[in-house]
Amino acid sequence: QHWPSQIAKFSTLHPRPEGHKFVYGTAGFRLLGSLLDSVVFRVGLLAALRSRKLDGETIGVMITASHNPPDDNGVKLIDPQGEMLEASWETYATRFANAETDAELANEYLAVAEALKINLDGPANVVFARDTRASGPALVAALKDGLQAVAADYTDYRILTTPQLHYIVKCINTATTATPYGKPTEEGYYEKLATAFQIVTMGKPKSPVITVDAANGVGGPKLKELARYIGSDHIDINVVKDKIDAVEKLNHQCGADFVKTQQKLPLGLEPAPFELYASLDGDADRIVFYYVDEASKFHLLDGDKIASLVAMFIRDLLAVSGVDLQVGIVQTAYANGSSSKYLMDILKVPVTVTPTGVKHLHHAAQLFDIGIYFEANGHGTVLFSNSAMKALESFEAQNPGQQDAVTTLLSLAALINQTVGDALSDLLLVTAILSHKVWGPNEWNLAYTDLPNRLVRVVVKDRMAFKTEDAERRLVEPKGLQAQIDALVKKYKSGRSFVRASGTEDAVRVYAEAATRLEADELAVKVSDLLK
Ligand code: NG1
Ligand code: ZN
Repeated sequence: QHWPSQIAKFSTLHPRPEGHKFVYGTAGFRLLGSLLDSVVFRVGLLAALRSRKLDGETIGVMITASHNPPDDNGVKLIDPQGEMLEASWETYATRFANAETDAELANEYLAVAEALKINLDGPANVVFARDTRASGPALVAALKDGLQAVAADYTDYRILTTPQLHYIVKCINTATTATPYGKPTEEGYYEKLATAFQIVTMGKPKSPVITVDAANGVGGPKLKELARYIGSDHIDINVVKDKIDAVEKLNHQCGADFVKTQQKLPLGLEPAPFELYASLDGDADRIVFYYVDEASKFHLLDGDKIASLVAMFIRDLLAVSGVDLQVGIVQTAYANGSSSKYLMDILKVPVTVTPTGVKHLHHAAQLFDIGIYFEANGHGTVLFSNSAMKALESFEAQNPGQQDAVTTLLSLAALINQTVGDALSDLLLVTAILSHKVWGPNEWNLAYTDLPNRLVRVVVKDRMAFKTEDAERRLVEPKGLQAQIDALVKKYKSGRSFVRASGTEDAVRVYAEAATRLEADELAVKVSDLLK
């Protein structure tokens, strides 16, 4: 094969728009769908190269822009174990995307291959899927061209949630190992989760109906399918905001991001008091829950509340089982101060704080026997280490109580999508725990009371001037700013505030929490004013 001419031939069909600097960030490439054609084509080249580097292990490519508006789209790579792309490859992605000419692109391809000693004639396997966005099919065509240009084998999984594709990638790459993750199909995903849910909730009362806002995205049809596999004897899910054909409605005044950032109900939802509601985001990797009380007051049960519920449940099961395993929690600076306090002081589980972005949380969670990580926005999962799995599988229970607890823990490990945060899997996890406790949302919410908080987006001249330390909780630059923030924070009871540059938008984010709503809002405004 003569790769350079082959790449150039296909690349001319996917010209790079002028004047754009593309960056592979925490969410891959994400921007207007109309600007992504060349980027996705080039991601095809990179995915093939990554697979060749790993002797033909299968790499995933997901086309989605998650909670962003309908006209946006995005693309990200999935590594063989279902994890995010290894960080060192993000720079190659950025270099490929920004190559000025077809020849330069071909050169980049050869340069990376040479630097990493990649055999360009080795096998390359790639799987991909997309969400429901209108720009998806054309981007899939561009991706296929990229894969064909470098003779990669591929399978098109069509429309999936992001976590479903992560699951499939891991299944394919573990298929011939001692611990296969599951059947590498969409059906295999439903079967695995449905069976695990039935075992975890066996003998427990069925939870009352849960109404789920699917953000008019891919999560809607997939959740209905999952519920069908579980069966209405075991679960009662009412999916709303499921208009995937009305593409302009995607994430519009609904969905997990809307509910979390606005701290209010999706538009048009009329909730009954003390019933449980949930919102997914546009690619179903995030979920937040909520309910209203008798006075119609809105109560949010976000990622911190999910992490706390799961930590409590797993800790209690371990105590009953007598298996000696360390549970740990990973949060970011955005975790509500009350949640961290509850986890450390009441549950007495260790809490690690990492910078924003799930890859950081994921890696920190791998250091525990059972690591629970959630971003406050509802993206997270639970990781069971290999040694934890072995300890549970080989444990000899002394009584039926211990046996029950161990069986539940093992089925939880199957119910939870351990590759990445998964809204559908997390929904089942929460439902199962509530049915064990015979709790409604109000009982769940009682564990601790969130400190009122405010998140503000501030557009600044140069967000790169904002440099942080201590897991993004303190600014080192611009010089002197942190001292001013500290001086403000000191004036507020239970006050906490920090500033960091967004990794996904050209802005900085100000977070503030304090004892009362008014004070939290005021602190957020005052800290924002310091940036002007
Ligand atoms: P940035 O834009 O870096 O704050 C946002 C979310 C992250 C994460 C990424 C990836 C907040 C405050 N930030 O990151 O948690 O989800 O997007 O999508 O929610
Ligand atoms: Zn998402």
